[in-house]
Amino acid sequence: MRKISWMSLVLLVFWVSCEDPPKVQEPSTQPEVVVGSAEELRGITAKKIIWEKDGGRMVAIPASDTIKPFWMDATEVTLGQFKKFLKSSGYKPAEPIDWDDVSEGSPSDKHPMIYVTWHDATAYTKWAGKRLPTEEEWEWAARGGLIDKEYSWGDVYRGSLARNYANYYGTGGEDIWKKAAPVGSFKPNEYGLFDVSGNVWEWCQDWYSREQEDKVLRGGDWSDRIGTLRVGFRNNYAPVSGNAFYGFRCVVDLP
Ligand SMILES: [Ca+2]
Ligand SMILES: [Ca+2]
Repeated sequence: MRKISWMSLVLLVFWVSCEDPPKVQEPSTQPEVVVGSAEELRGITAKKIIWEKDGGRMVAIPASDTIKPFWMDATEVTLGQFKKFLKSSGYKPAEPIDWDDVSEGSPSDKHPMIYVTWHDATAYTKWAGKRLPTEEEWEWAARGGLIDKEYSWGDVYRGSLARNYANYYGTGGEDIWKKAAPVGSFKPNEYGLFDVSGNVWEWCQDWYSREQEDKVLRGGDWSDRIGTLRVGFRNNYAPVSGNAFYGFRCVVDLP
């Protein structure tokens, strides 16, 4: 009897030591495929890639009735990526960036780049071989395949569910952030996009209205109440201005 117990203990220890190590949360899970150009996306089977130029993770977005399939940055463009762009391209924003302001809102290179104008964001996309999404593309991607839902995670806006997916006003549950969070701190939507709702607003290509004074921003930011994070909510701002709440992410067309 004693022998059996001893054997059980050995087996138990063996079993415990064979357990998988704790899973690393996305987006730390490394996609393997590194892509250097849109041409290399042709016929690719992976759903996630790393874009060589800026090191950003991108995910495949399927076609809709009116939109061709495309690839989108899985996260907002980070401070680290934007610094790399400035250094390597020599681009000079029309208004010099106040880095004290930036680091107050986004204190690490893993935080979203802020205080970027629409023109700065567009300059980045050109350097990276990407472009800004159209408003229609942004919303299609943000919905992640959910039809007729208010939010990028569904219809629930109370309790902990929303806090699993988005950094918005205040804290609670998974949302421990009073200001901007490092990108990818929350769960992604069904297409693998992080922070489409909340954290920082994201510049889109389109003019907001026929007057062509402002460009569109989507998604809401960390200071917004939950209602502003509705996936159809439109914001607008002059393309020559930026602030602590506005960032961007990019897309790439299939060749
Ligand atoms: Ca928050
Ligand atoms: Ca966002």
